[in-house]
Amino acid sequence: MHAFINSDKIDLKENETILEAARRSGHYIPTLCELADIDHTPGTCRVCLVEIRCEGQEEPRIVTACNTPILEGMEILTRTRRVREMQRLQVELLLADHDQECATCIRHGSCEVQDVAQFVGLQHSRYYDPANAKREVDSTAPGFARDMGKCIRCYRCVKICREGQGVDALVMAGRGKNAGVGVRTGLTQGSSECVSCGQCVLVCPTGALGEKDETETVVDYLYDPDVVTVFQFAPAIRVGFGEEFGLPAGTNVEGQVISAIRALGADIVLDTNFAADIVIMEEGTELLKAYGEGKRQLFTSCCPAWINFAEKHYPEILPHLSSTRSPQQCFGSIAKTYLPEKMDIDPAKVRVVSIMPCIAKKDEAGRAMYKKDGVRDVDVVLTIREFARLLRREGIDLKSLEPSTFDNPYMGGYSGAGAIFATTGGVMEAAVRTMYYAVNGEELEGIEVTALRGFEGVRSAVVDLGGDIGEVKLALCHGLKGVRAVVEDVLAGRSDFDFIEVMACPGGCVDGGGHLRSKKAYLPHALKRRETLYEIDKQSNYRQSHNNPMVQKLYDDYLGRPYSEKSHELLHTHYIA
Ligand code: HC0
Ligand code: SF4
Repeated sequence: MHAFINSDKIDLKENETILEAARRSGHYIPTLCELADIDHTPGTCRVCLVEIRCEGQEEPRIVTACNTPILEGMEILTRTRRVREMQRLQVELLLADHDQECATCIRHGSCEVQDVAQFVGLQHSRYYDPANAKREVDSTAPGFARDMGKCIRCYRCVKICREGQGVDALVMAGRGKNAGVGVRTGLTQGSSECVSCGQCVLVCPTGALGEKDETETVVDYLYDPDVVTVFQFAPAIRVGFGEEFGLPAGTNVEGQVISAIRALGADIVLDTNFAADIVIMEEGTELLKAYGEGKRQLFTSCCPAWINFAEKHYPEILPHLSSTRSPQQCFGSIAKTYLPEKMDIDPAKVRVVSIMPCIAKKDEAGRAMYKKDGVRDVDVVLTIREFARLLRREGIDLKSLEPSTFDNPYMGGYSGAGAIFATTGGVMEAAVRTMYYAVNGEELEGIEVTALRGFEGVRSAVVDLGGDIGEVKLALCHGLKGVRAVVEDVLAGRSDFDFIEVMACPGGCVDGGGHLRSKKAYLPHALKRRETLYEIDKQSNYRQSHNNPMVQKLYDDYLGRPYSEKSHELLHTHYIA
């Protein structure tokens, strides 16, 4: 069984389309809507045109390769003049109502439409009418923006939100030239079911979906002599930013990120990993206390898209959420109290800037409970994409920078436990290491709790914490789809889990919705990034949060002990249904 693509003989596989066979055999056919990683072939862009001739057929026919099966004896031509002209016309029509302010687009230089326009040789867009390209821009969500003038109606976002995340906020909306993506009638993006997880952004081929750009605020801070800028970057940044340098996925670029932030002119460069260690001290204590009081089924609360999901979809579950703030927010409050005291800085001058692989962290930082006298603990959050943009704005070439290290004696050090927060199961593993010590006064043997590692959307494990606590049943959820059943079981009294970790993005923060985008692929780097996190843990001088000397100093000098009154004021919160 075989067919021919551009005269190459191809052995056929069952139920393959022309596009799949062409890819398998190295023949490029442009597409804009199809995305194999999420099993999405809507056939809406009409760009994957090819000529085919079947046995017994005189004239070749033009078909779309993505949804035409490849058949025995079929001859397929992908680069005839007719094909090239028709593909070019198709892209030209697609651009007729596509906002063409490419120079100012967040996707400039990494846009799939630009790539395909180049491939088909389009040099001028005859039918472009700016009036038609003026479609809805919805910026009602705190950190997320949807610009329909740039939508090409591929509907990848609808698919990932509905079937990947199980949130179902986005719908196919409008008719005729107003057809595109929207939210349900009467809602805005902000009031819709959307939880700002950003997974739709990772599959969008254009600049239609993204974060609200806040690089301008950061530039203001950097050039204001009265401001002391304190930067933090999340555990996942160091394993997800190497691609910006052209390095292999998963390369640890912590040192280059520190140098780049310093090159921007930051006053103090610190690490969210340090705050992850504080979270473990607080959350571990909170959990053990809860168990002691016979309370079970606590959920982690450090993922802000999960908090959004709980508030919007299951407000009754909020009393089950840990009161410990996320590392980002613990960092913010410590950086505006303890750090200025130690360094003799006026706290009113401090501006905290976070670099996160996440859009929902913008929502989190803006919450009323994380403000004191109207001043935010974390002043601005940049996604890793904005960080890349900021470096370009400031003319900083990452490749030319030598790596450097943290040099702050108060908040720059972290344990291996803090480092693994960014992968699914990491928060739980870090918590288990410290809770075991708190219960038994000795370290857990077999520190890598492999039972908690894995990739299934919902996993469970039983861990013996020893002492009065004994065995606890833990659940690890990543990606929101599987979370619904876990939450519903808890609410219905059917669950026997003691502690449940939820990360809204599949894989955890290593594949957060604020990461660099990969063209024509969904989450291609998860495993590599995760392996590097585990390697960082292995190489760490100390691997438990309670052994981090800077955390010990913070408690000795300032907080007293975990779960103290001061800790409550600075490191805990509560969610209101
Ligand atoms: Fe995460 Fe976090 S691990 S949410 O995924 O807990 O964004 O990387 O910064 O805050 O530490 C994101 C990543 C963080 C926080 C940490 C947690
Ligand atoms: Fe859906 Fe997440 Fe995109 Fe919101 S950000 S529309 S929840 S995929």
